[in-house]
Amino acid sequence: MAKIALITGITGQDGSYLADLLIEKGYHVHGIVRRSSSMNRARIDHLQRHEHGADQRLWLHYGDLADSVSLVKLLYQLQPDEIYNLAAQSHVRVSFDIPEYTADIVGVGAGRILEAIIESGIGKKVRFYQASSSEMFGKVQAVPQTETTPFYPRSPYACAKLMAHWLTINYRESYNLYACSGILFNHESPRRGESFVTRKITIAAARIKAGRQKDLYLGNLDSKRDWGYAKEYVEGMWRMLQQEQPGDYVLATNETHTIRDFLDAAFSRLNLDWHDHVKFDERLLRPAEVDLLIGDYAKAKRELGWEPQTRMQALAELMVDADRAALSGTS
Ligand code: NAP
Ligand code: F7E
Repeated sequence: MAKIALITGITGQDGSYLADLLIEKGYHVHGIVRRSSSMNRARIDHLQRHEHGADQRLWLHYGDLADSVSLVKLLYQLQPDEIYNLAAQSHVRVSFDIPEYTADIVGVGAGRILEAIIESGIGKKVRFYQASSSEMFGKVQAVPQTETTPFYPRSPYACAKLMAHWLTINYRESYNLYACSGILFNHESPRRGESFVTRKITIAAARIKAGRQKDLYLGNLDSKRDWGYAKEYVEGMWRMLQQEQPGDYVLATNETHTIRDFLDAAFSRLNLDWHDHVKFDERLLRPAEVDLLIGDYAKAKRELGWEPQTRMQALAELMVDADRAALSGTS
């Protein structure tokens, strides 16, 4: 019998890579999608052939992390073996503009799913993954950051993720639930949302090279991030749910780079100099910034056998290449 997985956030970057991985592994994959006035399924379009026919592997259901009844019903009907909670208002800058909504979806939303697990009676068999974030370390209290580094969130997004993280641990301890919190450092890809800094840069570099854009407006170029490749990180999520005992794990590369370094890597791929094109826009600054992130993935390596393969330079290059190909219609 095929295992059943439920993914919230399946239309996002990570949800789409995770769906690819689980279908490849023979799972029956169910995804929760939001109703929207325009189609938002570009990242899973290539999986359409799995949505129909005798060998169906993918099922999409309307739902929302704001709607607990829909969650309880779905969990009861599907009786999933694994649930991956990836849905979120995931933009840190935007969370300062819509803090209440962010808290509701990112923080309370995780609580709604955990409670739906208990209410639907699947708590004994299901395994739960919570998409936690290195943003929880915020104003870092130690370098590099590990699973035991104290948290110091710096945005409504990070505060809400911290609530979800602790709820995951609380439900594990209260109900003996197999629940894991994956503390993932920034991970990017050609499927990364276009308003996150890496993708914004790689799209702009491709467009500038093609003569379709002249300038790129950015905010703080000094912050440092630990960037990995999303495709590799979803494998780590899956491994967390295959252990004997649940736990919390950092996934990272243990390297850190400034936004300037990423600009260097992306623009030099196309023989461009970013200094000729990047302009400053103070509206892109945040009320509070996270200056430095660098993760120690030793526990994930030891217990999950997980290690990142793609580092920042290679990541920037593969993203630029993909955006160039998309622009010239060859992808
Ligand atoms: P993403 O591309 O922004 O995707 C977010 C997903 O959540 C989308 O499918 C979105 O649906 C869905 N969603 C948003 N609000 C929802 C709601 N109210 N109900 C149901 N679904 C909703 O994010 P990502 O980069 O794939 O990240 C996946 C998860 O990991 C997120 O929880 C994020 O916070 C967390 N995380 C990401 C990183 C990273 O570097 N990427 C690092 C650490 C943690 P629509 O398509 O309809 O908008
Ligand atoms: O910003 C700076 C910005 O928005 C990175 C999310 O997936 O990873 C992501 O959060 C840095 C910040 O990612 C622009 O100030 C400069 O210092 O790409 P970002 P993030 O805030 O690190 C974590 C782990 C998550 O959990 C989140 O969900 O880049 N920056 N200029 C800019 N950032 C953006 N977005 N746009 C700019 O123009």
